[in-house]
Amino acid sequence: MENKEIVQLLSETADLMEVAGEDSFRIRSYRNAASIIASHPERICDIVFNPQRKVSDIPGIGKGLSFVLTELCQRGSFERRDQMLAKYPASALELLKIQGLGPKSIALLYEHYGVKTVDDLERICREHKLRELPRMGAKLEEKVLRGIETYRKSAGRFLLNFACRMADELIAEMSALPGVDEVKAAGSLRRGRETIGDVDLLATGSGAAEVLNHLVHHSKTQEVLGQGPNKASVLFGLERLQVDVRALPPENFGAAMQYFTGSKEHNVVLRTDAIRKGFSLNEYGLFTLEGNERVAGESEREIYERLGYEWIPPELRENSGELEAAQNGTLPNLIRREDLRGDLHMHTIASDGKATLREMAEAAAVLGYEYIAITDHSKALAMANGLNEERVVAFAQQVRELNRDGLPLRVFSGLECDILRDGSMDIAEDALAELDLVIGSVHSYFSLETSEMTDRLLRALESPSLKILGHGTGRILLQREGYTYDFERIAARTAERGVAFEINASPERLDLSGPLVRVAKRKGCCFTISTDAHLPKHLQNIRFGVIMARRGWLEASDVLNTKPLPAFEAAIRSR
Ligand code: DGT
Ligand code: CA
Ligand code: CA
Ligand code: ZN
Repeated sequence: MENKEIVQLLSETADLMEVAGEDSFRIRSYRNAASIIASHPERICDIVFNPQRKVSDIPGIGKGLSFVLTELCQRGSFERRDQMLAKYPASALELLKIQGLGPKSIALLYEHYGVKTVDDLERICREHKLRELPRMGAKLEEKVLRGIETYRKSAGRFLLNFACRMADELIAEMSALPGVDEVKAAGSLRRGRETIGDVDLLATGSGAAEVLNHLVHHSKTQEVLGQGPNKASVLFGLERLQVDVRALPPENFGAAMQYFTGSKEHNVVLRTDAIRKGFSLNEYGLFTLEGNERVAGESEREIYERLGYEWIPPELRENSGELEAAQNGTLPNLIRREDLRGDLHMHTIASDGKATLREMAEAAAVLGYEYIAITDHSKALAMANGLNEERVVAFAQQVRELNRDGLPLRVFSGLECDILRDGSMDIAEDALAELDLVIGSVHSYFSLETSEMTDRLLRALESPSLKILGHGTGRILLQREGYTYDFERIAARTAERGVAFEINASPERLDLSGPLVRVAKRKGCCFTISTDAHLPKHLQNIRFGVIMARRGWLEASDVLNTKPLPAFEAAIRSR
């Protein structure tokens, strides 16, 4: 059993214990153990089965848990988990994923109505039976129904960063096989969608068929869904991510890349236009309708050009104006990762980050940046040890000194200041004025009515210190929808106030989707792209922010942190 599986079984058991209303101390001990094991470098089972070693030697793992872990490694489950599964069905775990329902409500629904599955739950809500239970009401019914909708939409999808990691790993292995010239990702992964249904890989070269065997016999392959001469499809990794791989001759490779990159909507329009122009376009190439003569297929570019289009970057292929722009020669010159010269949103151990200012600065310098801003939380986030006024002022002073004493790059003093329920800033303006850069973020009262949330943000935009509107929607991908407000109105006001809109690159969030970025750009907004890193390695997530910016049609000039240091500094001073 791998550590990942152990972590999953421990967390699930803790979840079920919560449903059962058990002692919170025991529940926490399972959760703690899960998080320790998640970052433990060695396999727990190797330690358990080694007579010279003891799992209880791992810091944080006590006697009790070492028995649990031993039992888990020996038989794949443990007593507590068996007890919980005898009491509640495993499907109760799915119910926990629905926004709006806590463990207590799930227990109540199970006892009163025997609700075991998401379908049961939906029926109870539709029949208005949920509101009859203590402390539940019509409003919760609506909320749960919306939660079910979100849950269904996200079922079977994966975060972009996870799918990228799996794809990058496979592409590296496959590219090294003899006779394989090229392996590339197509599909939603190549278009950079925030979530991915399955990974589509294409390979070419004389030995390309070998990639199919590689995938089918891979140690991480859990199940083979199908294998033919040119295509294999498997469920990969413990998460059972579907990976499709196709082997193609070089003369088809461009056509197949174009076809399998999609989107479907983009392809439908392109294909229809091809027919109008006397061609048929499919995954094998571009052919004349008359005579069926191949005129393109080796590269995407020749296909687009033959049909009268500029080559279209995959992030734009959503049939939302890119085909028209490619015909008129008005495609944007999209921003690239190398255009960014700094990262403007990150945390340190001063609040809930896990590294020091210096460690973050060093990691950022390695990425080639010229500057960063450190933006820890403000005091409203007490759980995150947010800064109060006194600490804010001291921090600004400390950063001035550190810059004088020498840091690997320029550090700006910043703050991710909470926007309170009424739209006021969590920190007094005179303290904020000491800082170089203030981000304002909503971290509470996510479910205000649309108009109330709009007013809240309008008020926040009045703050003279505010430079960046952080997060933008507060969504957590596959889990929680963002808060709602009059986006166009806020975007317009943000532009008027000279405040930048943040494109948050954290892969669980990616708050601003491509379409929202485009709306904000049309309203005249400028942007920042930042990672919200809590660890040095999170700084690398910047690539996902760049993808969102590209999906929002942004050019380097739309993004503040592409400016060289002197121009950037001037921009944040004057605003
Ligand atoms: P996903 O996997 O749900 O995140 O989204 P995609 O876009 O990767 O969709 P997928 O994997 O079903 O197919 C990959 C691409 O292949 C898709 O974007 C367009 C193309 N494609 C696949 N099947 C069809 C089809 O039946 N008709 C058309 N027009 N295109 C297809
Ligand atoms: Ca796909
Ligand atoms: Ca697919
Ligand atoms: Zn943050």
